[in-house]
Amino acid sequence: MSITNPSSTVPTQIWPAAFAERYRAAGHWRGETFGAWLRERADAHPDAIAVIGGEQRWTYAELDRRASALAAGFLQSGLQRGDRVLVHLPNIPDFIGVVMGLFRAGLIPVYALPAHRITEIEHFARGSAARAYVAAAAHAGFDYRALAAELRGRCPTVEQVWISGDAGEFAALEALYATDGGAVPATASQGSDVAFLQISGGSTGLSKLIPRTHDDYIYTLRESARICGLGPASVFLGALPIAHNFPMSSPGFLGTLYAGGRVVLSPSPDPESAFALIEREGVTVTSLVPPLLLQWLDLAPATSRDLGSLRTIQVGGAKLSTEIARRVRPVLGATLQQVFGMAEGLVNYTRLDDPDELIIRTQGRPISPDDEILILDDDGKPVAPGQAGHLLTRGPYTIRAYHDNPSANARSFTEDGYYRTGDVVRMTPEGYLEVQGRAGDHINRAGEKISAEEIEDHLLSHPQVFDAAVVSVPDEYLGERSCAFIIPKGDRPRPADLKKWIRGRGIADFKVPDQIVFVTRFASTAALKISRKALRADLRAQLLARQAAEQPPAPQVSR
Ligand code: OOB
Repeated sequence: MSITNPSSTVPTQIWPAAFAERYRAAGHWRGETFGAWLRERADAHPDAIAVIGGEQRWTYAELDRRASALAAGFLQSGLQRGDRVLVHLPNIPDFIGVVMGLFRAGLIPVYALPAHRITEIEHFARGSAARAYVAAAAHAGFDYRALAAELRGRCPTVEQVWISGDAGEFAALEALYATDGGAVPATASQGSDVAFLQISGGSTGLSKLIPRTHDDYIYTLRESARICGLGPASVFLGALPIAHNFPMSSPGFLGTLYAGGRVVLSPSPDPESAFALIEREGVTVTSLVPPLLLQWLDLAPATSRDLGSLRTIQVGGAKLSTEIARRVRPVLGATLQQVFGMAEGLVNYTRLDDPDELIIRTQGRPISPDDEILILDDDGKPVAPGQAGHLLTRGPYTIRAYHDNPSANARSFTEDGYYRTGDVVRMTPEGYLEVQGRAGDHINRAGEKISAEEIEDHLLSHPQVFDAAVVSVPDEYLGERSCAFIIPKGDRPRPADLKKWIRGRGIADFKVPDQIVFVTRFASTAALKISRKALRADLRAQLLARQAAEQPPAPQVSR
């Protein structure tokens, strides 16, 4: 009898037949695939520049050739259609070459952020049963070859490692580009196949894997590019890590390539690097998270760089305050576009020609007329118009299930296929969404999502930690920061040591608690079986009350 390991099966994403038919009939799903449209673009305008990064400038023909060479190389190395490949690359042209090569071969990229470390990478490798890992030799002071060696030790299923740059003991990606890809067909996939696995923000526990199909994702690219007015003259700057769904597809680098435009990659999001590239390459559009926008707004008035080519600044990933939103046009001379999206699907945009007040106050409206939105109260009943409630959604590009995760699927989806976003929103009379906050316990730290539960688990494995609860605290700059409440066991550890220790667990730096508060007990645990959620809410309220008491009283305002 053969035993099948469910995680080793090829990922799928299936909509009920009636929905799939509707989305095809409406023209949303057209059976297009990534491999095929890249070839079409390369045939239509071979000499147009597609990708710029560092000293490299690749035309569409060059990108297409590289994609074929990598596709041939990956397949010759023994990988088979449907196999998963972890992609752990920073913003360099190889990122785009590799994912286009994988698409062409019908291999499935699994996107990791450059900030992820061995603990997360091992989790993704196991969850996807990845057979290969592609990384840069080093980036921002971190050596990914060391991580690759550790990964190979921990996960023998990861048989192959390719490194961009100095490969050391591993295989060099550069050598794969030399493979003859002439015989490789433009695509090995169908529209309904899963194209890649994206990583969820991880609101409870560890991140989940999100299978997205060619049909559904290409629909968002096509519509996002249209909504954002992209065309062959557009120059998109990838300043945020492009493995993230926002700079990847809303419309991001993929939407830009789909529209025949030019993608400029910045290895770092800092304003200095970005401003230099905007001037040099005539960047017209970019996507930022609110804290980065704040830095840009502060530094733009004094820069010697010419930012005059910028037409659109997209901001999303976390809530943008109206005061900051108002400064975008006067300071940067560009139109603000708010973007409220999620790797699971639904993306909302303010439209470029919307009245200023809608652009400044709301997080936009959905991409598709077939995006179905529910706003429900705690009992699951629709709220009155204009009231805040839980956002649920389904539609032509919102997943119906995570990969190989029945318990998360049972929690996150209703029986009739709606995704519970965990966001609390209200709808304006114009049909635009205003994000009010999160119902769940994750921390949105400058657009990076951190699961309280995941960090608590790390803290609890420290010998001097008896109990731990991690909460979000409003932060002027980050939007939210993380605070860990710790009941020590025996001697109280030093906060700096605890942070160092957490870092040593091999997790992304943005997950290390920003603040640590020691307490002797959790008052509310006295009530039997109080939920972690209530406990976190209680601790958070206590901290905010204490902070408010330490502030000088607010001046009295007479009316
Ligand atoms: C984007 O995707 P994720 O998967 O990293 O995070 C999704 C969550 C949302 O559920 C919401 O809680 C929050 O991030 N969020 C926002 C927001 N955009 C995302 N909260 C308030 N205002 C916004 N504008 O973050 C993402 C994916 C595609 C496009 C844009 C963002």
